Amino acid sequence: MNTEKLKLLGMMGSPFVRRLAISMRMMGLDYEYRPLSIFRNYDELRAINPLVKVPTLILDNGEMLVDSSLILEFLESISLPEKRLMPQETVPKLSALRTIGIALIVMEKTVQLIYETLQRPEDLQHPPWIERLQQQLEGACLLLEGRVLEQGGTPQRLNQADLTTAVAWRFVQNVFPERVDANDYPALAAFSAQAEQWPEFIACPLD
Ligand SMILES: N[C@@H](CCC(=O)N[C@@H](CS)C(=O)NCC(=O)O)C(=O)O
Repeated sequence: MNTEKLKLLGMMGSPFVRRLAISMRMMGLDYEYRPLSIFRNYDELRAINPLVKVPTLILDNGEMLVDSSLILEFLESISLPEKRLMPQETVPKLSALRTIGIALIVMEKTVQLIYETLQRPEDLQHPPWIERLQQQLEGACLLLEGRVLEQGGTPQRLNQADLTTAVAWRFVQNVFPERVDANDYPALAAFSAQAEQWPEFIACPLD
């Protein structure tokens, strides 16, 4: 496979796109980045991918993949073994999967809150639903804080769970700092701040 022709569609403002972009850099996989917005570039994106979902990864033969976790599963299979970000052994892999599952809910609930509170007209909003999303988001952040505390600090080498945790926290803090108070999640905030110092994170700024 000619990985030089991988194309990544989406904006870094999407945590799903950003986790993929950072992962690809860490895996040493070259890609062309096309910053297309699901809102501003809807028609252009739809002409390329009728699913209008980001991230979309276009392979060198034109085939498309969606969903960051599915794309990462594919990328893991083509990356050099020493560059893989998922632990291969059962126990550390299970631990990583548990953390990733929580971090993905942090992302998902934040995105749902964006749609509910920033996209939907105010008179059509349903406060009980927003409250439910808020509770789920807080619950997920609390679980993620617990996972970071269990791990105890930032590791020497970031794996997929570390990376996704850091991206999730940066995203929610960027969008809703008032909904999720950083003071309530000090370990998570510190973990994310450290990860953001890595060159691969710096190379993928939020847009
Ligand atoms: N589970 C997906 C979620 C991706 C996702 O929901 N992306 C948002 C942008 S942050 C999107 O494409 N929204 C457009 C839509 O859902 O119609 C993944 O991991 O890639």
